[in-house]
Amino acid sequence: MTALVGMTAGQSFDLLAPVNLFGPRVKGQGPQDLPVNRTASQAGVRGLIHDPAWRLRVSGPAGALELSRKDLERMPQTEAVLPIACVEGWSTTAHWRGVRLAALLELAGIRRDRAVRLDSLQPRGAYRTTTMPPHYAWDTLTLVALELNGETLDADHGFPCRIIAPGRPGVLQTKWLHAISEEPA
Ligand SMILES: Nc1nc2c(c(=O)[nH]1)N[C@H]1C(S)=C(S)[C@@H](COP(=O)(O)O)O[C@H]1N2
Ligand SMILES: [Mo]
Repeated sequence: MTALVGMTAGQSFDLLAPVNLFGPRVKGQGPQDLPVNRTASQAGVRGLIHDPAWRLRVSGPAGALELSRKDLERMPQTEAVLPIACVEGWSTTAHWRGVRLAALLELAGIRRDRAVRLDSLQPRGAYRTTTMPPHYAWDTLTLVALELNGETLDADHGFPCRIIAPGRPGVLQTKWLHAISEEPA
């Protein structure tokens, strides 16, 4: 009898293990209640995101700005409830807080009819750069997010800051943002 109980317990433990392995891809899991598609380590940015010399470079016809995370925190903050919808088959809504992308575009004099280029710290890979059409870039809910669900953005969700915009596929919600510029016409 004792042996049988022991076996049953061991078996159920083994059955749970593969579930935990896939945990990060299950809705509602991952840091800050949001799944992660690619972690900071997988993207090769672990050693870059906490560099005190990190600045967000914003450049346009009016000039170039270099903003630290503290600089961004001191700007007016906007909150938005927006989903990340990944083609891998999950969509999770979260609470975001950060600086309006439009405010940064204005500071650099980026023109309202130009697409905006967004570059990640990520050294290589398909998602390191995106181009955002003006309609999305100037949307008042499009943020350079600093916080997710009430906390400082987790490393795996894009610390020091990331893009979150309404109505865009997950692949274009650039994490570990490093530079914002005006696309050439
Ligand atoms: N730099 C960078 N940004 C990225 C990605 C990436 O691999 N690298 N993945 C994208 C994809 S496919 C999705 S679905 C979302 C996922 O964001 P999350 O991991 O914070 O949930 O980030 C997007 N932003
Ligand atoms: Mo995705």
